[in-house]
Amino acid sequence: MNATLPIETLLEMQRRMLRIRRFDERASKMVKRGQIPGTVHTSIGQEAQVVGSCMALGEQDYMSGNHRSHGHPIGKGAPLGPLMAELVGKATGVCKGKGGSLHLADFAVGSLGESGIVGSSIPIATGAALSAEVLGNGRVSLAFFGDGAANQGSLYESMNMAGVWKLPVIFLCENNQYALSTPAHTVTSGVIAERAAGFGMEGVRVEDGQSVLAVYDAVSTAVSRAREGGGPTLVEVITYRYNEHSEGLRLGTDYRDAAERSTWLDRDPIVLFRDHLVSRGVSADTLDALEAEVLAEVDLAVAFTNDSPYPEPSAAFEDLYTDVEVAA
Ligand SMILES: Cc1ncc(C[n+]2csc(CCOP(=O)(O)OP(=O)(O)O)c2C)c(N)n1
Ligand SMILES: [Mg+2]
Repeated sequence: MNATLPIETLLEMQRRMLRIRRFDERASKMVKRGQIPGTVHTSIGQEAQVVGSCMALGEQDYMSGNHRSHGHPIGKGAPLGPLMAELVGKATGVCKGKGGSLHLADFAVGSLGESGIVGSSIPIATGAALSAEVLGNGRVSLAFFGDGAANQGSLYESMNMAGVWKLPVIFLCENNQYALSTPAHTVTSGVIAERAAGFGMEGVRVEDGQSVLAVYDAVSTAVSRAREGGGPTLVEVITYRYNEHSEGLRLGTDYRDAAERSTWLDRDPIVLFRDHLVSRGVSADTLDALEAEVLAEVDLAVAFTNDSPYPEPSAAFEDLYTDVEVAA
């Protein structure tokens, strides 16, 4: 399927992967300098899985995230400034500075929200799929969650309901092989993707989650199925996070073997896709220019953040409930 993608789309994939990498690298530095309160969880190393999934969705489609979710709106095409401003708590942030890193929502790109409660946003994406079904608007919904969340009951309640009602939802497990310091194989029985069979739905495991095209293909198939009334799909993508669980957290190095980490560093999704683009005839100059462009975008996002005010205390109780009414 991907052989037919125009080169502009492939370059957009690389641009969005680079945006996630550079945005999260900058956010990591800002946390350590005390410029972002709390901590952040980066998607560094997982960019192919994020962008391959997001770009398989249409602009109108929904998604929900978890604690590691800066990359999801970026993967869907959101501009960086309001996301960075949100991390710092500025009034120009996507949630007017009230959400921060762990509660980003960016409705402009279909991002319904993320949550630090592991497994909690899976039912939200399922509910969005139910609304799409009831309203008949043709939208698809995708829930991002980790291998740790794959053992939460909320996934199975959601999969059961989605299976019964054939909802247009994709359950996207970002299997980076660890939940904090717990290796997935020590707490997960069997293969996550194979659990789909128990709910009468398709399950697929993308072994090469460092390939943006492999992920894009698998999720595109699931999106087509959902859009055509074929119901939900469970997609498990095998990937790896390069940084610590969260920035500044010191879990030690014992839980992840250095050799294992180095094998995955050799499969850096951005380097792999750069090589692929070169093999498709894209010049090194074009790719270097793209990298410089993205760095400049991140600088601009930080400048936008620094120039933005903090919200007024009086705004604390605004926007607690939506004003949007859905026609009956
Ligand atoms: C319900 C719940 N239990 C435990 C935690 C603490 N916690 C935060 S992140 C995390 C690990 C999640 O691992 P995974 O789902 O694999 O996502 P990853 O961090 O690897 O992307 C845990 C246990 C939590 N936030 N919520
Ligand atoms: Mg994990």
